[in-house]
Amino acid sequence: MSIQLFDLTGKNVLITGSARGLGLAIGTGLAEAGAQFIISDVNAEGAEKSAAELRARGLKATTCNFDVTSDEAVKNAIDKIEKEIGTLDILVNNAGVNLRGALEEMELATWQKVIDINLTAVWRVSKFAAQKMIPRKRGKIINIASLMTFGGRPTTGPYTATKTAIAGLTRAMTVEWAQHNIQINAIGPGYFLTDMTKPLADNPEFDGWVKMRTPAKRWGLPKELVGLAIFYASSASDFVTGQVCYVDGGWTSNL
Ligand code: GCO
Repeated sequence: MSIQLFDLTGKNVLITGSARGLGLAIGTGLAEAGAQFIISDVNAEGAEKSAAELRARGLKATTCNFDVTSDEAVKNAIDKIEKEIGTLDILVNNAGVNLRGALEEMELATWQKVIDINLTAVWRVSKFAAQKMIPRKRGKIINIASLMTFGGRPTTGPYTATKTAIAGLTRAMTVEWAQHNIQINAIGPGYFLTDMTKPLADNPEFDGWVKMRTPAKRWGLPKELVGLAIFYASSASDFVTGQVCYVDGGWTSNL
């Protein structure tokens, strides 16, 4: 039955930055499709709380919190997952920050922090995950891009630069790792209602602009990313790699 292509039973998925928001929504959906969801977040208490809530619903969830900016922490975490939990089958690089400011005024430290978390850490975690996936000749890596992979807006310079780079890194990973039966794809969320975007959604002018620019005339709901995530995480996408798919209510089709 072709529906079984989307079954994630027996698979382990690690999602960075997944104690809340889009990462938690994606991981919950993958867990509902059968996967064991390994929550990782700088907010360790929040990660434990979310994992407990998912387990209370009968889903498989645990935590492995680590600093994505540290080679040692990432290597040790992935070794620990493989030793104590199981094979790392699916990695979702979701952790990200959006530190805002005018490019001509931005301090190097601000710029560098966004680069370190949104781009370098995606390479770092993927590097150590790929070192496990390559010998097994199978793996799935999902990079969380953004509408800002497609275009920017004032004060989001480093975020736009890193999310644009995620598209290129997704393709770079593909040309090196697809030969090992690893598929690497990116999800580009449009404007979704999360804690991070709540200040924007609560601003009537910004809310009106998003609804005007989005052909679907609304913000996305985090659970609406789950379908694409299951596709990318499952056997349904075994010959799909290097792609960026925007889940954006039609935004990128609009002039
Ligand atoms: C902004 C928002 C965006 C969205 C998201 C869109 O400042 O316009 O924070 O960056 O959150 O990235 O995909």
